[in-house]
Amino acid sequence: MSDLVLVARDEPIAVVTLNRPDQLNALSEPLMEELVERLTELDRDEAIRCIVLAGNDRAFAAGADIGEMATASAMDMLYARRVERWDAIRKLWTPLVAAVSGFCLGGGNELAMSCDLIIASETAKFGQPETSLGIIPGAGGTQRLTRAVGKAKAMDVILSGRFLDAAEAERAGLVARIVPQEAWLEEAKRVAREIASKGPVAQRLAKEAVNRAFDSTLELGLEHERRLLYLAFASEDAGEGLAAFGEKRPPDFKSK
Ligand code: CO8
Repeated sequence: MSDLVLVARDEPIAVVTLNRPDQLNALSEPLMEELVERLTELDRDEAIRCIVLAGNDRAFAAGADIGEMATASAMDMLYARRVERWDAIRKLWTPLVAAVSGFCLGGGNELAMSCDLIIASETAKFGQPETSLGIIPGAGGTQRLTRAVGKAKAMDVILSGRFLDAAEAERAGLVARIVPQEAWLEEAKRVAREIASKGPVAQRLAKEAVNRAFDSTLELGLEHERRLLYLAFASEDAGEGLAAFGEKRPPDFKSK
């Protein structure tokens, strides 16, 4: 195992840190391979109920590794299935919080948007500057950014290459919460613990239901939500959560 991705368990949460600080956490192939492996392991671990994905003060990630891309042919990209690897992140069950400080650009922003929510330091800067390099966003940027902030802002960011600061990103709907610069990681962990304290089965189903809103009609989305609610009722966690409220005690969820 390399040290491109660090994992710190603090059950019921885990913090996964991108660790190429000298390259502003540029998302090289080895880093992405390792990231997907670590996240998949944590996703299968019942003791972990929320994952924080973080960079460092200066950068969450400044994009895909430009050096790697400069020497890759289209066929290299196709056969290495580079972008397909990212799909595994979207399929994780465990809630995933992106903790963003500093640069969050290109593939870095696409990675943050693949998480369930983004907690941003006041210093965060978001952008999709790919067209400055003669390419376009390729790991979901044109689709997820547009869904998050609407066509006007997405076109502005992608075509002009300008960066959004944390306040503008929050106003636009890209960021869930802005937190003080000195406490961005601690605040993200606090939010993760809050998420981890809720019913784990319900959290998975709720995540699935919200994501469904982006790829179905309202009618189908509502139908799906209703079925997931009935499924939630079938869980032991629901019995425990509803009983605990009546008994005025904290619930003891078992992920069952
Ligand atoms: N890739 C590789 N190295 C990088 C990257 C990157 N994306 N970003 C920064 N670095 C390196 C720099 O080369 C530099 O290394 P060195 O010290 O060896 O010269 C080091 O990180 C520090 O960077 P700077 O000296 O440039 O720091 P500054 O504070 O002056 O500038 C910036 C910071 C503005 C963030 C600047 O580094 C920059 O513009 N970086 C590139 C941002 C960018 O264009 N990102 C988009 C990349 S393309 C992409 O993400 C496409 C995704 C497609 C998905 C599919 C993938 C398989």
